[in-house]
Amino acid sequence: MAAAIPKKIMETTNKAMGISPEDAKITKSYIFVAFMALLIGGFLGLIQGLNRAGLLELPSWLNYYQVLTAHGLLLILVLTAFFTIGYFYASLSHTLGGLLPKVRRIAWVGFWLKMVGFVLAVIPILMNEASVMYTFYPPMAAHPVFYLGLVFIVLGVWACCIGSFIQVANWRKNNKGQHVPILAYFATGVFVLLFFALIPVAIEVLVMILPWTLGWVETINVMVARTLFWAFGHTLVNIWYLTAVSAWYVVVPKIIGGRRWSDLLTRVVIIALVVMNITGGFHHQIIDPGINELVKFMHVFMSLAIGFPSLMTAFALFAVFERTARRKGGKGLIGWWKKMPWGDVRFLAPFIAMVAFIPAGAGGIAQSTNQLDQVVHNTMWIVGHFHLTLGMTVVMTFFGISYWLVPYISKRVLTPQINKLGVIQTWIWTVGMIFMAGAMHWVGLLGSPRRTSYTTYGDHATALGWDPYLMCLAVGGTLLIIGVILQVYAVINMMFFAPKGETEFPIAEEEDNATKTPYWTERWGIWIVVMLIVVAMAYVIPLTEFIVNAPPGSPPYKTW
Ligand code: HEM
Ligand SMILES: [Cu+2]
Repeated sequence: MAAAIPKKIMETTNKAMGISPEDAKITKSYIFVAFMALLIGGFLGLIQGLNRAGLLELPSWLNYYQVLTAHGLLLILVLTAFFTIGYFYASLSHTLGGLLPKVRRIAWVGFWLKMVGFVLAVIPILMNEASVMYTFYPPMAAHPVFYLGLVFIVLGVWACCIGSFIQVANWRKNNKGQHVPILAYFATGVFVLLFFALIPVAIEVLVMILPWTLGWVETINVMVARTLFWAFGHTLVNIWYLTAVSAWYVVVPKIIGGRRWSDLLTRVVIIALVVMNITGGFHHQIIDPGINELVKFMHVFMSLAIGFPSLMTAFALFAVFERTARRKGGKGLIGWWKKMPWGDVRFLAPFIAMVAFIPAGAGGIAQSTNQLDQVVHNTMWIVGHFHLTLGMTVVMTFFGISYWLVPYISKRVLTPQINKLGVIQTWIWTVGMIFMAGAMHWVGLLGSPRRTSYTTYGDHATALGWDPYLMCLAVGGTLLIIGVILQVYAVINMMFFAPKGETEFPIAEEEDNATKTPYWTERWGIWIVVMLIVVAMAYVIPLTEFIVNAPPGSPPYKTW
């Protein structure tokens, strides 16, 4: 039937009628799981914060590293992966005329593979058999079921990548010579990165760690494992970033009543992030031995190169804000700021998220420097850094998205009350993060280590000097948990209880006089080849060195 209806008409109807119930259900399930992960993970974070400040002693059946492992996995893996996939599947559905039945099935297969994997990973954590934290660095070894769970999660995410490729390829076949709509283009970039980033970690888990924890091989090459992990982990960071950036470029301009920034430059930023990203992995291993300086230098250079598209983004977005505000009559050098919709959570949350990226990115540049990283490596500074980048810039953009995406998929509306709640939530989260991440940065500079349960090191003076900062951390954490509760309440309300109605999927138009985007931006085949060449340049030599000149491997250890 559907095939008989011309494609264009189908797309227009789809946009006019809103999302189909089948597509909505996919995104709803993904988003629901994401926010449940936030709720549980948030409470675990609070427990850690209170413990580190010496305010809470954990019961004998629960140890700090169990909590930390679950906190990391829930927030780094579950929250971000489920949100990203839910958001981009809704974007694909909206901009490409509804999901293909085949793609829907794949999205569900992916969903359940991830859920099964997650349950498998959680059981050993609960049994204190997997307190290896989300990085699961060998030679620490968890129960094999933990890694089996990770394999299922990887398969589930791969399924979603493939689903998105099928959807986009189908659209391109039916719309020869046209540009993929911008949000679907972002989705392509994100799923391409995810697809390739998962290969190294899948090899690490399947080929190296599982046989080792099952006792089939005796030792493991620790350096190879760590390197494969960060080839994935670092890419994951840029996947979150690209997801947040998609909303900044495409959605936020619409919400403030403006137009999009140059379509060509937006696509160039996406290509740049995809091509250059995987190659920065060693900035997480600056202190690791056995990597020669030249290779470390190359990775640091590539990491800083990623700063370039970020600066382009900052410039583009502030230009959009100013242009829009001036059109609305905003005057003077800074007077136009008054014209921004500060009372609209759909703008406020992503705006503060962007501003937070300025100190967050600056800290990142500092710690990519060999000498400076010696000071902050493995201290609470790092924890402060990623609560600013991920917990603030990325997650707060996700919060901002939820205030239109959830009503959109639930065929409900954002009420003024929930909007107000959202604005309050945004400020609570902001203040909480300033306290918590600020304290973490500072106490890290004073030497307080990360991933360490409460201790005063025998009342050593240095350790006692950390106390006021750790107290500040606990205050911030308490504010944040209030923020978590408000945010989850808002999502549940918008999903199940808000008044029925149509909510728009906000996508800004290009400027009227926009220049035409050249077609080379659509040549994904070329960009992927370039990406693989850059990845090879970064990893072939060091991995060969690690393997050919391998140190003695390590047996598994249970350190907890
Ligand atoms: C209620 C809000 C939150 C609180 C109170 C909180 C608190 C903490 C604390 C105290 C640590 C442990 C520091 C250590 O001993 O090394 C930590 C670690 C971490 N947090 Fe949070 N956090 C919160 C929200 C988040 C969010 C929203 C994310 C990401 C989306 C996140 C991601 C992480 C990660 C990845 C770690 C590192 C785990 C590890 O080192 O293995 N947190 N958090
Ligand atoms: Cu990184």
